[in-house]
Amino acid sequence: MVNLGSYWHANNITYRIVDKCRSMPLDQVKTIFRKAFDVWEEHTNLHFIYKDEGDVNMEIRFVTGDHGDGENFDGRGSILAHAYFPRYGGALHFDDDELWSPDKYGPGIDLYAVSVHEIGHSLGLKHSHERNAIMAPYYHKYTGNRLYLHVDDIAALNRLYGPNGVASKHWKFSNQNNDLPNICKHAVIDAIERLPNGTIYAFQGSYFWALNELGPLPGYPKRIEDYWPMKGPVDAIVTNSEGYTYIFKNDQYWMLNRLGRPIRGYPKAIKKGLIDIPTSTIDAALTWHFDDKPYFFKKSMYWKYSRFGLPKRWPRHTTEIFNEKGPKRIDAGMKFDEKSTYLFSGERYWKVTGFRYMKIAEGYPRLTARFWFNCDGISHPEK
Ligand SMILES: [Ca+2]
Ligand SMILES: [Ca+2]
Ligand SMILES: [Zn+2]
Ligand SMILES: [Zn+2]
Repeated sequence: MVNLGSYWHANNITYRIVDKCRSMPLDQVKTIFRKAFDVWEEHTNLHFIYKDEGDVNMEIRFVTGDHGDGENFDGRGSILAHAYFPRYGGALHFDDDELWSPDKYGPGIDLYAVSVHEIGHSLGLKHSHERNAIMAPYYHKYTGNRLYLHVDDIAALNRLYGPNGVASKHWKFSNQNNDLPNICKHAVIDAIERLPNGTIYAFQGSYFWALNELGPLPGYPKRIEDYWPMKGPVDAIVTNSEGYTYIFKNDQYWMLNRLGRPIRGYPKAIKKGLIDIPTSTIDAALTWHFDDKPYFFKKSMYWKYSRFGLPKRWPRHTTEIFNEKGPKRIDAGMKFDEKSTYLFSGERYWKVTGFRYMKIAEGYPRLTARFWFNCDGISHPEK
């Protein structure tokens, strides 16, 4: 079965071939990619549109060696290409040290066949265990002059995009990249969470960043509304112990499944769907690693959520966590791993310890910009 990644929330997906390929002229490369995109287009209502200028969804690059994304190519042979899932920008990179041929009859590597596979990754598909699937991890021979999707590829596509494509929202482009927020100048976040795929998402205003232990991933920030089911800003995000994610904005919330895909029927009103939250809006939410239970924060209060009703002795005062010198309110919170949970307020964050009730670990607060966004130029795996 093909594994699923993230997906494009749009029907019209634009692409551009950014670099010259040393093996053949641009027009020929364009023709090959058109043919490769058609293999996918015939099974979805996605449309792939070549765009000569402006922003595009998928950038196709021919590059060599170290080309700036930390995934170096290796000269002729071995690694031929790689592609990013939609969540990481959807770019396709081809090793320009290869001798590329337009089809399987040339002396070089079949650019058409490699492109069809890499486009699958850019659409959000991971590798398949089906030997004959396009998304099988190894290149395979094909009969005739063109490739066809395997039933396993089609099943994965349908799960991501629906048989007729579930995406209806079209991409909006802003050409003013200058108005991207500078997180290092103002590292106050609205919400943060680590999703079941292990990636951390931090939200600020209309934008979000993807991070791992070592810092922000390339290609961010991105606009929230292009990847998530709502517009920014959001108030809070939390993944529960079952892997379901809740995103809160004003008096509503959305739910995502374990793959990070929006569940139908949302948003719902907090008051209707989560009746035991004693407020209509919240500041922050997290799952505490200590008991794997959800906690919510609002102004100077916090409480443990139970679907059976607010447990005794809750809500409680955040001064119990921090003492009187702590922050007046919490902006965001996140379970980081099985041993650590963090609270964020203003430009700073705290590590939570404690037994039964949260307490702050020694040595905190620390600066969010420095430890999570590497604004001092180095990464800090120890948070
Ligand atoms: Ca290579
Ligand atoms: Ca918040
Ligand atoms: Zn690359
Ligand atoms: Zn692959």
